[in-house]
Amino acid sequence: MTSFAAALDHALTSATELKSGSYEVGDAYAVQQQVVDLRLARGEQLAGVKLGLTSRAKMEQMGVTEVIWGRLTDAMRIPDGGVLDLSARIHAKVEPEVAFLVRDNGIAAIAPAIEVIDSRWLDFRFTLAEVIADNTSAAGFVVGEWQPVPEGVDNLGVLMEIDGRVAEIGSTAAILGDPRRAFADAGRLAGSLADGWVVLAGAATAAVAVEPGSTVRVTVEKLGTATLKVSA
Ligand code: OOG
Ligand code: MG
Repeated sequence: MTSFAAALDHALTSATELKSGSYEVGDAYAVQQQVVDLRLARGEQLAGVKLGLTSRAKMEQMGVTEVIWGRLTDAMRIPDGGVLDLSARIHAKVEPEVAFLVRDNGIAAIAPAIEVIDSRWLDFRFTLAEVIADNTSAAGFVVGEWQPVPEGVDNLGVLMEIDGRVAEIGSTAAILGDPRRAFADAGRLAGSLADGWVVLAGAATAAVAVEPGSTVRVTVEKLGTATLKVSA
């Protein structure tokens, strides 16, 4: 294990930040694997894969141009309507997503989802290699009720409300033109997908910083809603 992976793990477990540029990254996905292995060694189980920077809004917000991927564990899962504990987070943000359920390496079901991202990098400022090493800022996810996949999912309206006010609106078209492309990318990049895993297709809009005590609700046309409460 590199000292870089150990430093990222310490930042994760102590909710403290690292400064961009403080480590030589090398093979970013190898570092990510080490960071995730440390979580698995503490008893967490792999729960799926997430795609990142699949939308132009996110690429622009983060100043990068490539799709990235990270690993989800069961400890990141927050039940629909459940609470995000801010005491264990640095500067969490939420983003509206679409989730796929894996069966036989294909899509078994689809659901509206909320991803919580919490970069271990100071002020969410990082290079592409640094965010990959940091497991693409993965920090939590909420999946709404699974639905059969409707005929077309390439242009479904997406709404993110915070305390009943519109925070972001968009379309699933923002996710690589069709979120099913993100699923295909996930399979290709991760090598294989296990039955029961969740694939997060990537944000449909820019991410929004969470406020203590607020309620976040994501609605995806035809799919329903996913809800997250933020601790005080
Ligand atoms: C990287 C994670 C991006 C997405 O959906 O695009 C991501 C970050 O923005 O910190 O999860
Ligand atoms: Mg995301």
